[in-house]
Amino acid sequence: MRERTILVTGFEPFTPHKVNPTEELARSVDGVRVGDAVVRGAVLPVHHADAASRVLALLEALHPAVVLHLGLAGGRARIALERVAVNVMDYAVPDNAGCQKADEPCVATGAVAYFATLPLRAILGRLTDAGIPAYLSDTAGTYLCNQTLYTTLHAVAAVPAPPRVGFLHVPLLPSMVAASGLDQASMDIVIMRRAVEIALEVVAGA
Ligand code: PCA
Repeated sequence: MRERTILVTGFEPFTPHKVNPTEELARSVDGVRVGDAVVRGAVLPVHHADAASRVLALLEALHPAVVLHLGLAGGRARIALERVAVNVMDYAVPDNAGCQKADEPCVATGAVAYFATLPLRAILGRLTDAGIPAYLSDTAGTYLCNQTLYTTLHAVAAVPAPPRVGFLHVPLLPSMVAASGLDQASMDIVIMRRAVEIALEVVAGA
């Protein structure tokens, strides 16, 4: 039997950030074994078209049993387990190609929204039991993170045995807040990494 694959994606930095902790997180789990599955990590471009084409190529190449997307959400204080992806692109800042979408669907003929299919409640319980601040979030925004979750859920909506798909948003790193001089929440990369491991343990066992 073919080994199960878990796809974990992060993103490259985007305006106004110089780093994106999810880039390092995705790279750091590449090749890791969780239960009977092996993790493949990939970093996505913050690009209105290339993020989706890269995700679709990864789905095609890897046939993952689970897809866990990761993204940075400055201003949030806890790990956010995204419950839903909505069919809209409305960027507050341009993407890394300088493109700023407004009021456009992610997929022209797509459903209004899709729910994430990871066992979010179970992951939330394990995270908070481990002392990691986390919550169920009802919006992944309307930028590349929402668009990527939407793209994946739409792509697998009609396949016979779809992967379980979800998205975690992480807060800023302490170093990012220090550099910004702003009064904002942050989380150390070690805690973020533990959160990703816990999420993977839950989904691998599910
Ligand atoms: N966060 C952005 C896009 C890339 C990322 O890491 C978002 O929340 O949409």
